[in-house]
Amino acid sequence: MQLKLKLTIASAAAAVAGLAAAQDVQVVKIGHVAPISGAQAHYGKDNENGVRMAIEDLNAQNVVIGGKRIRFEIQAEDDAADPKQGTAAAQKLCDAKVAGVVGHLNSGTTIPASKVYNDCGIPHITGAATNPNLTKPGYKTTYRIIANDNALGAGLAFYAADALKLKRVAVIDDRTAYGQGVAEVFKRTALSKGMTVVDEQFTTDKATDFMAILTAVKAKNPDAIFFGGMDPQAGPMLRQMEQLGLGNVKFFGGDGICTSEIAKLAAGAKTLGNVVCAEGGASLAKMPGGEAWKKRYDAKYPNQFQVYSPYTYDATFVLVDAMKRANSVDPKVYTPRLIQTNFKGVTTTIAFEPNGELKNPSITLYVYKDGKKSALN
Ligand code: ABU
Repeated sequence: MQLKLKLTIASAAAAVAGLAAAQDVQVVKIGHVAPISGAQAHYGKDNENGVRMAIEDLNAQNVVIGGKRIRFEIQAEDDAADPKQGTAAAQKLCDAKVAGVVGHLNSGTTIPASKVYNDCGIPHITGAATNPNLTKPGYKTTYRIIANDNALGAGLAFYAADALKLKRVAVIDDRTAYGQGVAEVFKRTALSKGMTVVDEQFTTDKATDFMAILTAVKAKNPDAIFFGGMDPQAGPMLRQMEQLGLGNVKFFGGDGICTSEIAKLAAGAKTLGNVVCAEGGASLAKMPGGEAWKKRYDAKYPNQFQVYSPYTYDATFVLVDAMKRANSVDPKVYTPRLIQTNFKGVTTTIAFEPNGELKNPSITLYVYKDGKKSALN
């Protein structure tokens, strides 16, 4: 009888302890924003996958912050690569009181959204938006963990002039914050290296017919085209270059064209072999944890890898690393710790300049061989 009573008391105590432990689990939301609809959805899905994978890994670690076990959840929003939808998504995440945000993907959405996050005091880290103007306002809530367009545009121009000895380049951009910005850096650097910009043409991030502008470019007899824009335009442009007899013209672009998808969008055009593109950061093979991470990513998200998911993965960990060091998930408390980050990620060891840019960013140039992206350095 006495034994039975003891057992009952013990079971009740265990149940109460279990209840307390369950109540001590705090849900912390991490926001993510990128285009999940429209022609750029493949980039956005890849970025979102990076955050989802990081959250799964963090939850497996049973992170404890402020004495509570934390369960992280993603709040994923779609901005369709549209600046107005970008600020609306940012406001939605502010209203939902997420602890931090990974995003956005496009410079054209990230720059206006950065003011929204600054106003509501929530930090955001982009692993994809590369326009240098993002960090110019000096918001303490804005961070980037990838090289910006100053590095990408200049690196490509140096390679065109010094390694390939190209002389005549035509420049096309899609008039977005990214496309226009990276094209301007390329043009400025190419001119400083003695190259001639033989033509400048403009398109949009919705266009798919480039026959008129490519015909105008062809008349100027360029050695190369630099395209500031994304792969939904670059793919058809490569096809149309082939149709117009521009098969010997090199095709340069930034990270926006450096995707797996461009090989599909070029639909067998031989001009894919003329592409030279630049990404901020090391190749997967040279990242500290790149190859092993990519294997795990491919197992979870087959055929979805594009460019930026290792960076959105690391960005999620960087937010949580600052929360751990501050012992708080409150953005007011942990945001000041972000600037002191020294985090060994999959992509590199991440630390920030005072303006929120990545310290010591590297870039990698790529070409496409037999339809597969291959690093040059
Ligand atoms: N970095 C290229 C794609 C994203 C952007 O900056 O708009």
